[in-house]
Amino acid sequence: MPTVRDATIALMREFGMITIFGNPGSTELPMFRDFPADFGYVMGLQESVVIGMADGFAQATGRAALVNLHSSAGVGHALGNVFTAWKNQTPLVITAGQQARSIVAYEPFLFAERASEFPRPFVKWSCEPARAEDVPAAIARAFYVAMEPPCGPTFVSIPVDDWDRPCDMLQPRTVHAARVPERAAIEKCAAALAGARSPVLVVGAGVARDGAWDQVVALAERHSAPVWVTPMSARCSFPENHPLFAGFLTAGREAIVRALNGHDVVLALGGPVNLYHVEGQGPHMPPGTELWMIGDNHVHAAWAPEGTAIVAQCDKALAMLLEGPAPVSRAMPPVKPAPALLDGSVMTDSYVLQQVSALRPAHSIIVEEAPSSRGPMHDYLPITEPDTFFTTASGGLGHGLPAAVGIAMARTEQKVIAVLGDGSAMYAIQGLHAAAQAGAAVSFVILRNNRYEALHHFGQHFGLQTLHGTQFPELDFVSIAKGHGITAEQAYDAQSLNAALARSFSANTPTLVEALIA
Ligand SMILES: Cc1ncc(C[n+]2csc(CCOP(=O)(O)OP(=O)(O)O)c2C)c(N)n1
Ligand SMILES: [Mg+2]
Repeated sequence: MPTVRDATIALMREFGMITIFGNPGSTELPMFRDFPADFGYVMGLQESVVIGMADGFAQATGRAALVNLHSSAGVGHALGNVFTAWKNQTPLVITAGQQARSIVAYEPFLFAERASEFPRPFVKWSCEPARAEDVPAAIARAFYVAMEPPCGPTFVSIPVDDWDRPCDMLQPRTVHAARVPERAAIEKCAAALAGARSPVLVVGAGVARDGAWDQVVALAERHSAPVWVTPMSARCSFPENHPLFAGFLTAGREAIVRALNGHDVVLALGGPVNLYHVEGQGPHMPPGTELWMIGDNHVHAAWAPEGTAIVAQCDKALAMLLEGPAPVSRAMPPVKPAPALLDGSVMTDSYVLQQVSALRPAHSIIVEEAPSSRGPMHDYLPITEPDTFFTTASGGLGHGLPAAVGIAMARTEQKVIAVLGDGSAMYAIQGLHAAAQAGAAVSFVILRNNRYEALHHFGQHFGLQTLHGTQFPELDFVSIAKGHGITAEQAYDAQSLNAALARSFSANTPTLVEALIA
């Protein structure tokens, strides 16, 4: 008779989840008895690294990734990046070990109390099966739920003695879960767009997730509509060198109203347009402006302060919108001037980013987690190709470094460049070891300014004069990288930077460049 392990492994194979991201402990080990030859195991030396890598891998493959964590403590370490995966809408099936059913009454060592509640509310579904033989069905449900738009992580807690119990095999099912828009609603939206005097598009990560880059370009061109990016978008959904590209909305109420002022129709696709980081006053949209929102996330549709929402995947909605009535003829909006070229006489973050842009290989992928350099990045490192930009949607740091490793594992034909703040890099620095072990040829570019610069900026917003304990000049990333098995060099001026970037970008092993920022 097959065991729970036989049935579960067979299902995972059917679902294409044959790479397991994990950090093991005693409560998980029986899962790995007779580890199947066609599966891979990627270890992270800390659980936030495990989730970050799985998140990057799942986003890059478009399929749920399987994670295995140690009971309570491992899940606890993982939670920060589970929160980010939730906001990224990344499908993950997260499993965690639990103590044996026969001893849970005695609150044993490593017992996970209320295991299925612990990762909530950052998982879409969570359970500890009532019986051992229910484990495969729980894994199947976790997969279907994770993959159903809006995608996201799910969680299954598995007692250690379940794996060897007898169990019937479970056949995978087909679940069609597409979010298709209601045609009548799209027709109204299309009519509003066609009749607008001055329409504007706002694109969020959902456009990239749904693979709708070409469609949104076509819609913008059809309507001569400028295109903004939703606040804090975690993906790039429109070419940032396109003449219709208008810029990045700030996560503040007044700033959003100012940017969209003068447009009579706003169409937001694939992400919340009214996402705030600070308090604000006044209206959420310019007075008299008609707002339409399309995206797969029904929760965004529900909390939006204004506008008409259509819950649907962007590619499906855009296909219908592109069949809509022809627009009135409109003048093209003015083109944004390009930023001045920097000569590198001062090593600013802008200069480093400009050189990353100049030297990066064709079709390379940028993973960003460098908070105070996000603005300079928008100016000096424009993203111009689909599916080549990733960052955290949650604002939680510690995602970028391991996510870059996971993306590189999935996209072996493309160079992955992780642009990281020195503070950000330290949240999940053990990801360097996973890159070395997997031979993932990521270029880690560390912007070393020896501090949490973004918090100094932000402190001013709250009227702080000084910010204690937020400097770390001791951190030496060349040594840290070498200690994790990665080749590294320091760049301290224009010449050393260009040489280091060129070496890093052409390497077929992981490398790190520590750029000293003035
Ligand atoms: C998990 C987590 N902890 C703390 C913060 C708050 N935070 C926002 S920006 C920032 C500073 C990041 O420093 P660094 O990566 O060096 O970038 P810099 O600000 O210097 O550009 C911090 C700590 C956060 N966003 N996420
Ligand atoms: Mg810093």
